[in-house]
Amino acid sequence: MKVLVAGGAGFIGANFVRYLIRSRPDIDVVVLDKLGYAGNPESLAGLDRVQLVVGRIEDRDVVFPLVEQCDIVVNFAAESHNDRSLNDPAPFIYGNIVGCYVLLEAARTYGIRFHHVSTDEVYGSLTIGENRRFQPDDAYRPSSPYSASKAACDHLVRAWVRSFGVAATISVCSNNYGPYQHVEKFIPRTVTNLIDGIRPRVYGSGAQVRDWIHVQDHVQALCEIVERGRIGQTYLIGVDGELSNLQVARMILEEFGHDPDDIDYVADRPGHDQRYAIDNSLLVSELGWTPLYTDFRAGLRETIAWYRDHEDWWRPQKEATEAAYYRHGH
Ligand code: NAD
Ligand code: TDX
Repeated sequence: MKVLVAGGAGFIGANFVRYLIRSRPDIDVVVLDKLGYAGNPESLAGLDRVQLVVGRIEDRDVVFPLVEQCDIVVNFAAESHNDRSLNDPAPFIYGNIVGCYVLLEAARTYGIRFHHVSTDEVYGSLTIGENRRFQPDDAYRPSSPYSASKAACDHLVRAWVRSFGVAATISVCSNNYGPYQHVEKFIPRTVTNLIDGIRPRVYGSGAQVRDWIHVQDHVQALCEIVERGRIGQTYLIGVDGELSNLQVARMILEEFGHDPDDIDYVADRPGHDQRYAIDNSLLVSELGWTPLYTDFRAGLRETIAWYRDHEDWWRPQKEATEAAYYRHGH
């Protein structure tokens, strides 16, 4: 069996490819990735049965022949950072949305199974302190150009299932952490800043809540959904990992043996979503999924150790990433 993994040189895509190669000797993987700033072939280093094709999902001439040769397409490819989408929305619109459309058209043409990796941000912001969590059929209320582009993709997938009978599923996951995440994202940024002797930067008050899941649990859930999920269904993936940004920054400081209040508060993100929270009951009841990383502090400790041990992987991105943050007041 051959799986086309779009965006497989990014954080979650590379962890998915690593998991597939480790656990499924019957599977060959083709990665299609534009190798933008977040795509790193080093994240796939040392893997057998993986072919990397450098190209864009919005390029029909690249996508159609690749999809024709594969049995399943899993789409991770997207510009993925909210802050970047606020500074320049264009690649989010032309890459994420048009690219998803081209992949769907290829899947429709060749009758290929399609899975689309989405985000809880499509549902917008919950209120801090309320009990409610996101449900699969909640209305879409995206806040940023990034989350609006992801919502648009989900609408396309649902329309292609209903109108054209494409065999597709969608997964909506909460904030991921773990190895191979780009140093622009909150946890790796904070960890690598501390390695460099820089205090954590927390946006606004730091009260915003994210529902953290280890990337390993995300990719295992994806395999279950791709293999056994119901066509047309949206599955929510999360592990009850709600924490405020301030709590996460303090835990990281503690792991480094620093004062947990050793934090710089910087300008808030415009339109900042206050809280995300996933109700995973459908995934658990229907597919029997169980997460491995239920202890966030243990997963965080392992992740910090990974960044300490893999400076050669993240160091080349660090200076330019921090320079961009400083230019935008973060
Ligand atoms: P990432 O930015 O680390 O990786 C994205 C990868 O896609 C990169 O390798 C990039 O080069 C590639 N890419 C981007 N646009 C492309 C295009 N037009 N054509 C070909 N390749 C392209 O992102 P990530 O954190 O690994 O996220 C992967 C997917 O999961 C995204 O769709 C994101 O929306 C979704 N997601 C992420 C999280 C999270 O916490 N990181 C949570 C839920 C969902
Ligand atoms: O230095 C920082 N300080 C800070 O307080 C950074 C980089 C972020 N933050 C805050 C903003 C968010 O509330 O931390 C939280 C997490 O920020 P990000 O890592 O940028 O993630 P977020 O915006 O929540 O989106 C992430 O999860 C959902 C991924 O980037 C998306 O791709 C995914 O869809």
